[in-house]
Order: sequence, then C-alpha cells, then structure tokens
Amino acid sequence: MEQQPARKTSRASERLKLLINHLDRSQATIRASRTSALTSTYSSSSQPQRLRYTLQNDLLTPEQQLFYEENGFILIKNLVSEEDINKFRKEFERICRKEVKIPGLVVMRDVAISKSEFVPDQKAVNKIQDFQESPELFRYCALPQILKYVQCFTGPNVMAMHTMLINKPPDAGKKTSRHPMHQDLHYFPFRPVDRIVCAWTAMERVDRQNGCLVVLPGSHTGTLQEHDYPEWEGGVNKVYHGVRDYDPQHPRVHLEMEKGDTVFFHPLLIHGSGMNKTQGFRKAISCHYASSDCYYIDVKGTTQENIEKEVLEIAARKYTLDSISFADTWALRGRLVQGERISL
Ligand SMILES: O=C(O)CCC(=O)C(=O)O
Repeated sequence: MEQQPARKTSRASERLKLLINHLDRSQATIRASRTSALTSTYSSSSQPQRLRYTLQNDLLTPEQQLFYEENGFILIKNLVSEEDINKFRKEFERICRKEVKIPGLVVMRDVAISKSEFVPDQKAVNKIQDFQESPELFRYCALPQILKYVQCFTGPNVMAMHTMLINKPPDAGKKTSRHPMHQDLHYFPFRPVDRIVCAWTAMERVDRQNGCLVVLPGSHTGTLQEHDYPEWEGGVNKVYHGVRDYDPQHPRVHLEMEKGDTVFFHPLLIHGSGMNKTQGFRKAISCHYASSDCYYIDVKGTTQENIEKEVLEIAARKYTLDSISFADTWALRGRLVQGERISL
C-alpha cells in the first residue's frame, strides 16, 4: 500500500501557512546570478498559486507539501507494484541480450568494466536511456499512481522528457560506479525549472552498500551550478558531469528505499549516488517529467554550454540529420503522457 501520512491539521499546516506568507514576501529578494536557471519563473502570471515548488492539489498532505517546498524531494513508499518492476527487469534483460531492438535507445557502459576483457559485455551496461519507444518500459512513465504525484509539480499537461533504467554494477575497484553530485537541470534546455520533476523508483532494496541516492536537502533553492567531469583517478562515465563546487559541510541524506518506493525530486536538487560495494547490480527506473507548456531556452553563454556541445556530438552520430539543435534532441524524445502537448 502507498504511504498515506495522517491528514491532521497540525503544526505542519501552521508552518505551511507561515512558509506561504514568507514566500509571498520574499519574491522581490530572489537573487540573480549568471546561470541559465535564471530563465525560470518564480511565480508566472499563468500560475496564481502561492507556493513555489508545488501546485495546489488534493493529494499531498500539508506535511508532504511543506517537506517538498523545504527539501526539494519527497519519498513515497510502495508506489510501484512488484509485478510491474519484475516486468521492467525482464524487458531490460531482453534488451541487454539483444533479443529486442528499441529505436533511439542509448546503452551506456561503465568505463572501468567495459575495458575488461574478462567481463562479458552485458555486465558492463550501467544504464539504458531514451526508452520512449519501448512499450513495456515506457509503461512506467504513464503509471497512474506516478502521474498523480507528478502533476502536483508539473500541472495537468505532462511530458515524459527523459527516461532511464540505471543498472549500477558491482564496482570494479576503480570507484566508477559512483555518480557524481549533480543537478539534473544542467542537462535540460527547458524551463521553468519548478515545473520539472524526476520520479525515481527503486527496483530492489537500495542502501548505502549498493549505492543508494544521496541528496543535499534544500539545495533546490539555489541556482544552477557549473558542472564538469570530476577529476577521479579511476575515470568517470560518459556524460556523468558533477557540480564543480558544493559545500562539503552541507547535510546529506542517504535515501534508503525498498523495491517499489519512489522518490520525486526537483531538478536543482544536488544529488548523486555512491559506489556499489555489493556483488549485485543495483537497479532503478526513472523518468523526468515537465509541464508541456514549458519552453526551450538557448543555453549559449551559460554554464550549460559544455553539456550542449557534448550532447550535440552524440546526436550527430545518433541521428542522420544534417543539423540538430539541443532543443531538437529533447523535442524528438519527449512524449506526452497526460493532457495536451503545448510547447515542448
Ligand atoms: O541512480 C543513480 O545512481 C543516479 C542517477 C542519476 O542521478 C542520474 O542518472 O542523473
């Protein structure tokens, strides 16, 4: 059963009211800095709601809403059934065995394992991305129990923009199974930032041993930071950029989760994942959603220029088009999962 915290009009609702008042008053004091996240809107005129990160809804309790506003994530227990997760796992295995070919799918391999001649190629797969053409895997993105939470952040018109099944392998001794701390917005040329959300579902128990997600609560209230490849001795996986500088003293939360638990988080939340110290693969399935009335931005001259360049190099090999823009790479992959497709 899905977790349903008690709906009591408690101290949390009082704090929520206080927070709303505070946000109302602090609109004029949001600080500016040179980052493309600035094109986000704090409170666009089409959205009369007074909360910043969540929309008016009948689902989140005041406690949950306040938690997301303050921390930038919310964990919902037991949201995806064991049966569905087992089906996703089977489909992933069929894809790895090349029994099924999915148009547009990107298969990524761990940098340390893929160099080893002793490990079969399938065991090097650390992620598959862009599974929007896989009817079985894409079912995850349209699960009603996921979408009902997603729309608390995006509103009713929902695009599935980015799909991943992460298969963190047992670390090969080089610490390459780690995912550096990053903000997902670094990869996205669309805004407003607060109408984007990630759903990440554990496909088995995840804990500190097998490299669960680590988040810096409250970091979603900051701006988009500069990202680049971290200088790791053992190497870094392709496109695993990390925040260049973040406060090492910032409190961290390790999100230990059971199979089927799902965390929803904001695209500015600084997060990553640790090394997989076990012998098993740690699997999770994930989708980034955005309101379909988000719009594309030009990232030239911003901190996102480096990822744009890298994505366009990959796209030039993947698509047989003469020229393709960063926005096009997203428009081609995005799929409407609820409501109406407006501008993305
Ligand atoms: O599942 C993980 O280990 C981290 C995934 C992640 O943050 C990402 O791919 O952006």
